[in-house]
Parts: sequence; structure tokens; C-alpha cells
Amino acid sequence: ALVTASTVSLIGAPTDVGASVRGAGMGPDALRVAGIVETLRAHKLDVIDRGNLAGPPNPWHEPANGVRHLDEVVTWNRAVFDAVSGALGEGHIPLLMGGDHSLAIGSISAIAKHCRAMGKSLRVLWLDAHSDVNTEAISPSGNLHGMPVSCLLGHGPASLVGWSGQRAALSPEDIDFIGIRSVDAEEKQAIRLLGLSVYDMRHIDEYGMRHTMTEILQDLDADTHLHVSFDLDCLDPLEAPGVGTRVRGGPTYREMQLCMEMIADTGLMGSLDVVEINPALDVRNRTAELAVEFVQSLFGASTLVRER
Ligand code: EXY
Ligand code: MN
Ligand code: MN
Ligand code: MN
Repeated sequence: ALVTASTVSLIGAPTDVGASVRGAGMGPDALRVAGIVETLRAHKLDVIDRGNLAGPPNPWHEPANGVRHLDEVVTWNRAVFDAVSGALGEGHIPLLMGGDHSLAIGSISAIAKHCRAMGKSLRVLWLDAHSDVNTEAISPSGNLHGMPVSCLLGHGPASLVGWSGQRAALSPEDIDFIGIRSVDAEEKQAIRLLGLSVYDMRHIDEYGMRHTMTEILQDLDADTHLHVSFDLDCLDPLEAPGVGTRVRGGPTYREMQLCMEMIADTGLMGSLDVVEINPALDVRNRTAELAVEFVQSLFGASTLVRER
């Protein structure tokens, strides 16, 4: 099935304040240069490019109280929250172009609030090499792009928690992680305590992407809003070198295509984050070009060829 709502709102958030490697702020323009607007239009989607949000520059400070750049991350996320809320209010599919992954706090908080108002259940697919479930108490780096999941689950700096109108935007059973292969020691404990569903690379190695995705997608129903939070470092860095935190041993191009196609087949994707593209570390614009290919698969490009 193709996604039914047909207007996609592109929202650029050009910042790397949640990271300690510079460059992810160039992600939105790299995606535009790679043709994200034209490519989606070619698939008969209406696309509105809302341009880039504005926010504070990266002050390039050391962490304080376990977090780096908290005020700047809050300010950028406020802008993201408002823009994503606006797009959802118009019935559009918001596509957040990051920017680092801390921006998912704003986008997913807005989506959770919207889903509650619409009586829909929210499921989040977190495609990443990392689980991003650190907190200020356990993070080895203080970088907030390693903590968004905790903030969304109600654990983190007070100024980044509770934005959806409830302490927790998500419950542990609302989120599934795919492609994980780098988890810090105390993060592992947090994952076990919270009971999070982590389909790590070991799982994908043993069962394959098809079986993994079948398991993840089996209990969706027509009232589910599916949100995909796609961190490009999920892919193997041999395919996608333009990311700030490379971890070898990720899904191949074909495995990731299958993952995206199976998500598209549900017809339930209502919002998307595309984050962590770092053009300064890329080879030409390969990683943004790959991202555009995967985004078109998420919107059902392959079903135009292979009707189900
Ligand atoms: N787990 C590490 C940390 O918290 O510092 C690395 C986090 C990288 C986060 C990237 C973007 O997904
Ligand atoms: Mn991430
Ligand atoms: Mn990551
Ligand atoms: Mn689950």
C-alpha cells in the first residue's frame, strides 16, 4: 500500500549542538542538493519545503552537569516541536531533516501529542547504530544526541522532558530499535531495566532483515501512526561514510532497502526524521544521496514496480 496522506512537509533543522563532532548542521542542504524535493515529487507526492529553522550557533562548550549545550538543544527542539506540530495540524507528513539526533526529542514529542489528540497509537522505529538511551547521569560524552530516547521516555534533563503533555512521550513498548551495535555499558543496564525491544545486528545476522521486520511490524493496526527515526549511521559506514559517529558492521544497502520497503508496505508511516548526515565527512554527497533513495522507498517507490 502507498502512504495515503499525500503532502510531505520538509523541515530543515541545521544544527549540530547535540553532538561533539561538527558538520551535521549541513544535513538539510545536503539532502536538498541530493534532490529530496524532486525525488518525492516524482513519486506523486505533494512536497512543501518549509526551509530551514533558525536557532543558536554551536557554542562549542564542554559538558556542564553531564550535558553539552543544554540551552541550545532546548531552543532548537522548541523550534522543531512547533514546526512539526504545525505540519501535523495541516494533515501533512512532517519530514524532519537534521541536524543531529537530539532533534528527535522535539519531533517525537509533537507527534506523541498529536497522536493522543487523534486517538491513535504511536509506534516508533529507531534505525540507528546506537541506542541513544543515555541520560546525563550515565552518558560518557555529555552529548545530547546520545540521550533523546531517554528524554522521550521521561528520563533526562528536566527542560527536555514532558513536552508531549505527559511526563513520558513514549512507553518502552512503543519503540523498536533496529541495527543497533554500539551501546555503552550503563546504557545496556538501562535497556534491560526498561525492557526495550532492541533488534541489534546480532539479531539481524541470525534471523535476517525480513524476519526481523515481520516480527516488528506484526502487531500494527489501522489506528497506528508509525514514526521512523532514521539515523544514517545505522547503515554500514562502507555505504554511508558521511556520519559523525561511524560504527562498522551495519546493515548493507539491500538489507536497508528491504527494511524501508517493508515499512512502506504497511501504509502507516505518518512522520519521519532523517538525521546525522555529516557532509563534511562524506565522499562527495553519497550519504545524502543514499538517504534520498531510502526515503523514496519509505514512501513506497518500490511498490510502483512490484505490486502486492
Ligand atoms: N553512546 C555514545 C554517547 O552517548 O556519547 C554515542 C552516541 C552517538 C549518538 C549518535 C547519533 O546516534
Ligand atoms: Mn542516533
Ligand atoms: Mn547513531
Ligand atoms: Mn514492541
